[in-house]
Amino acid sequence: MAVNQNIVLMVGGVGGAKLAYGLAQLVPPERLTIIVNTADDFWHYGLKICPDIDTLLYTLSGRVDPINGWGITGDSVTTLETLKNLGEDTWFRLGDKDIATHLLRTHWLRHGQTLTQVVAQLAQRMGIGATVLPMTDDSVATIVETAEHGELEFQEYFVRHRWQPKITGLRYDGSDSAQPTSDVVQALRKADILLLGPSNPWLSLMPILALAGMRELIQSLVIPRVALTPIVQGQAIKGPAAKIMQELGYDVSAAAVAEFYGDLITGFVYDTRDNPLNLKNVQSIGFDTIMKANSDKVSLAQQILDWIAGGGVV
Ligand code: FO1
Repeated sequence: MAVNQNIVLMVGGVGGAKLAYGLAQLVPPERLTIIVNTADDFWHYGLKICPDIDTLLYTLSGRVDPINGWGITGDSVTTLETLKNLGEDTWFRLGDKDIATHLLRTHWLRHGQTLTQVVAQLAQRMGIGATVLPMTDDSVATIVETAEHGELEFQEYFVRHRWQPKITGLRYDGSDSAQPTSDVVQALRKADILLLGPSNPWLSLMPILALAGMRELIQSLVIPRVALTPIVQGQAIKGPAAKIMQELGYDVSAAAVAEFYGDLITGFVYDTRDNPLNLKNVQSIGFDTIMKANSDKVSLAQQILDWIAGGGVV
């Protein structure tokens, strides 16, 4: 059945990008918009790095490294090795082909383009039809408060320290005043379905939800608003979601994720490996949410769309 509804998906990194890939195989490009977290972005050697945006662009365009889930498949690291030989601590792995993306993005930003314009051009040049929108053109930065090292910038926490420090708190610097872009607001107002990807709720989706006016805007949308669990059988599908939940005092479960989203959502997808959920005011359903092969991504996207089309969630 042809999808003739406007679908908006909010994502962070690898898991969200996989669902976006599945949706992009089913939904006409003009009907699919993906809003991406930018609070992981940082400057490194004078280059603007946008990890979640690039993970999405590389995934949608078939370039992504399937083992890491980020970076470009088969990329070399000559530049990084040369930096290392020059005495640099090369804790953040930049592939040679990936650097071309950062060079182009930085070049365009320096010439006055907004991040939204830059991402649109990169997506177009990579042959991506769906609309990819950074959540904001303003600056927002996730700051991780840790027991061992005090405050850490996000990539320091995530990559340099391999998300091992114990989290005592999280902040999204700039989010009070940062505005969602007009493209983001317009896409949400025109949406028939809103999906929150199986991304880390605290690291990937909260920075989007914390933007000025975002919660109110989502709550005003009378459409199915469906989140997917990043937690299966008490463990994160990838990354530190389970560890963070535990450190922040939550139960490590799909139910706790659904509760965390609260009245932002009307539907929730848990994994079939877990027991069925009985949530107040939120319809829920179990699907196989672990996406390994491309066919898994398409199948999960299809099941979600069928569930919504069948009236399972309103
Ligand atoms: N993740 C790592 O664990 N180690 C890396 O060295 C690393 C480099 C990297 C370079 C470009 C890029 O777009 C992403 C990269 N990532 C790396 C992934 C990324 O930092 C995180 O997965 C996200 O920020 C969390 O969503």
